[in-house]
Amino acid sequence: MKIYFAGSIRGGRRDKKIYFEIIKILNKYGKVLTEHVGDKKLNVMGERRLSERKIYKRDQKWLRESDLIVAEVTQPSLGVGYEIGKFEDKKPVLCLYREIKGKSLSAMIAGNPNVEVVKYRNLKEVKDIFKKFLDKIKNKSK
Ligand code: 6IA
Repeated sequence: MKIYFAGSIRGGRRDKKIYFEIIKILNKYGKVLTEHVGDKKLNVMGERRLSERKIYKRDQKWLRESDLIVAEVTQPSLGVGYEIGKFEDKKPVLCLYREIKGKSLSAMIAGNPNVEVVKYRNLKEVKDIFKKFLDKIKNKSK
């Protein structure tokens, strides 16, 4: 199973450690194509060794190849929103969200019937949420 993990890069790297830990969990269930998103050294400038067009093309290819998308949506990001929007009716999409006082998730994600938005507080919960999500999509495809 190929998993596309989406998380903020230029939107801000505040949650990069959480992305790293989520990717570690997801890697137990399949191959995470986008491990760089959790790279603690990757800053808001993103990957410098690749041109912007090459990053776009590579990410599009990985999105098409993936069996499902897991997005951490707490830190708002144009790229993550784009990735969800482009594939929401083509792949199963799980959006993981942590509630933060004074902030709220975009209604285009929170109110979107094509994606599964699940709130979590810690990484232990992520494991259970992901297992349930996998069961749900397996049952749907039966
Ligand atoms: O708008 P954002 O940069 O926050 O978008 C983040 C999302 O888009 C992630 O889920 C990635 O899959 C994808 N993405 C956006 N930019 C990059 C990137 N570097 N490297 C890898 N994935 C990316 C871009 C900057 C570089 C040319 C200096």
